[in-house]
Amino acid sequence: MKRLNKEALRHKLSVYFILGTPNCRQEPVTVLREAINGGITIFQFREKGRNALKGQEKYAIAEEMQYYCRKSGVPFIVNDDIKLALELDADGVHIGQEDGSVEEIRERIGNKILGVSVHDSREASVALAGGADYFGAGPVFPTKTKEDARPVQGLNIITNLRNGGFNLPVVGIGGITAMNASSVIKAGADGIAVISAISLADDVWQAAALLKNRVDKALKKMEAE
Ligand code: TZP
Ligand code: ICP
Ligand code: MG
Repeated sequence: MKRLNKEALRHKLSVYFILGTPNCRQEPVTVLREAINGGITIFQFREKGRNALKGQEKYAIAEEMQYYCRKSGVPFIVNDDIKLALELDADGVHIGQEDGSVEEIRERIGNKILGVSVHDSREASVALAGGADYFGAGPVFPTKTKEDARPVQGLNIITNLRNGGFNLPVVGIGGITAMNASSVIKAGADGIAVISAISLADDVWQAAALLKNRVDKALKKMEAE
């Protein structure tokens, strides 16, 4: 995939699906393929937690997921594992506050997309100075998916980043569903990032399509205002 400029990236971030094998009840690659067909706009491979794959198995499934993303023009982002991202020539990397210096990681990955999880304006300033391309902000709502998640921040985290004058794209994360996705966009986010709302849905295609529909409507409304 060609490198994206800032506005192209902002659009690609609207429906951000994150998945690892521990997050699915069905076959993970099938879940991803259905989510792509349903309309997700960017994908993050996040192989973490109990029963997470390692080594060759992790590499193999990441490579297969990347294949389907490429085929559909969906950017493929790797969580945390910079080495894997470089080996696969992924489109980007997403890191948290515990994953080392943003600046150093920027140096290692060159001009790949770099996302950073932030919880307040101070963390956002540091990430921006280090070369981040977008922020993941949350948890916006309570989530059961991440065991060591920070306290719930509410929509304030989104509003604060927007009012703080940050002009980087922001996606909200944590407990987002089709029922509350519009509120995250209305608070000023460019997109929503979800795991379980898609990965654990009985009908993955439908869950992704519904989220896409809600987010697109909310973004259009924001543009019109
Ligand atoms: N970071 C903050 S909350 C979260 C991560 C990875 C989990 C999001 O999962 P879900 O199922 O969409 O609440
Ligand atoms: N935001 C995003 C986009 N991804 C993550 N893994 C996270 C926050 C913690
Ligand atoms: Mg991390």
